Amino acid sequence: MSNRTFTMIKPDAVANGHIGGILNMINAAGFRIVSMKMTQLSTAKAGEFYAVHKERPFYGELVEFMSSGPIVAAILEKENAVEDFRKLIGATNPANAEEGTIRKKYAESIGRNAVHGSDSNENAAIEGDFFFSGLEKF
Ligand code: DAT
Ligand code: MG
Repeated sequence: MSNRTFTMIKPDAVANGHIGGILNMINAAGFRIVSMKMTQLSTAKAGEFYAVHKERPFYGELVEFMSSGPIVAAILEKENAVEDFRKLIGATNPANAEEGTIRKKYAESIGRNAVHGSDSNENAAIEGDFFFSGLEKF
């Protein structure tokens, strides 16, 4: 499990036609897709997924945005997956994201920032289980 991470292509990137471009960057960086689906979060489910941020001032906006349209959820596998994927996506605020990162290329703003990436092995497992059953992990 420690070689896996969890990602979402967020509603902004899906709406803007960037699913293919983002998946190409993920594949080119050497990640194997373990599980993948397109779905839409209810506000309740988005609130649950981001519960760790519920005291933050941007929580309401975040939940609203993440439930505003379809997303693509995926579990990814690679050696050192969590850390390497955080490097591939770049800084939370695209203004600070390095050249060559997914957020540099596709994020619109700090809130509408194209992709999610787990921040620890423990959260990668929790987040993957939030979206996928054992039968959906290949
Ligand atoms: P990350 O997605 O890089 O792990 P995070 O966990 O700190 O960032 O925050 C989760 C999401 O919340 C982030 O992707 C976008 C939104 N967010 C974070 N900080 C924000 C801010 N200052 N204003 C608006 N949205 C913010
Ligand atoms: Mg985070």
